[in-house]
Amino acid sequence: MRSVRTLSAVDSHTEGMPTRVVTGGVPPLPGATMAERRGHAVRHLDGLRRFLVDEPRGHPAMSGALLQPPTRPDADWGVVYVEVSGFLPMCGHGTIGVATVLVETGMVEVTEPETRVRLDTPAGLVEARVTVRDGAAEKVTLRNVDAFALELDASVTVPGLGEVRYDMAYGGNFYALVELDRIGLPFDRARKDEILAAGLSVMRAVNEQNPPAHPVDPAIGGCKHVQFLAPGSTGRHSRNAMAIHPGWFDRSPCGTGTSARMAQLHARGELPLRTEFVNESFIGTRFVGQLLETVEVGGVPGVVPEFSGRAWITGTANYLLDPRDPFPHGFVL
Ligand code: PYC
Repeated sequence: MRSVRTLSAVDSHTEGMPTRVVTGGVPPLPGATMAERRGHAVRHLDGLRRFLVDEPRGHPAMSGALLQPPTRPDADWGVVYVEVSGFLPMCGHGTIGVATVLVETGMVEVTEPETRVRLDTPAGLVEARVTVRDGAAEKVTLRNVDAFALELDASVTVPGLGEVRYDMAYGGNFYALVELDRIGLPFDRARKDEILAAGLSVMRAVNEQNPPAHPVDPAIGGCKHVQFLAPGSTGRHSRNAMAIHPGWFDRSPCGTGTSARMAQLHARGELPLRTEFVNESFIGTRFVGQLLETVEVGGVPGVVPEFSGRAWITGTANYLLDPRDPFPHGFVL
């Protein structure tokens, strides 16, 4: 067996969505902050990302996280998120996976019934409260980065769909929130190809006609996620089909998307603080969240979201690169 690269990982899934947590083989990246480390990864480590998430080691809906030493004294671990769409500023399901792996592998000091893990992410500090029983992580609640609605009742012209109305909100990534029945499609997995195609068209139109930009962090911008809301979704319980670049659906309810949805609902006066909100994924799994307080993000009114979900470890592995492998960075079909 020959290998010129060996990465150790603990694989997990969060409410159906995978997170490959890389625990060894990636050194501390250059950068004084985790945002700078993400920037370094974007510029220099795209091959490593593709090696981890694309075929044959991954698949078209794969995601993961590179564990790093933290860059700030108030954090236990740092995280750089990898996904088929690129290096994300923040990933909610991924962070639930990371917290579960850190607890269940003993990579943090574990206390029962609750272990707190503070994570240094490119989008800011995220605190995970892990409910632990007999050494097992039963539930993770994340206090996420500040979320906000950037624009309500925006619209773009989408080829084949006409004028599409949407709200743009941020919860660690930007989300265009679109009511699914407005584009004439049912919330039905049998129609997933049409829903995905519509999502990619809306994404393209938003990025061409009205690209979102973070009011404080210039490294965060653009729209890679369209959150289609099922008919009957309310300020207490929503169902979504989350279309993500370059062409897949989140299997989990999407943590940063849940945060963005709660910020949008709050901005519309439909979700008060400290009120339970359930977000359901395309496969029927759930995150339960609430808004803790109001904040301001570079002059934009925002909120502090938290949400809870569960993750399960699915395997451990060493991912190798044979020097003769014709696909050293994997491939996409
Ligand atoms: O859970 O935040 C999330 C997420 C982002 C992309 C896929 N999942």
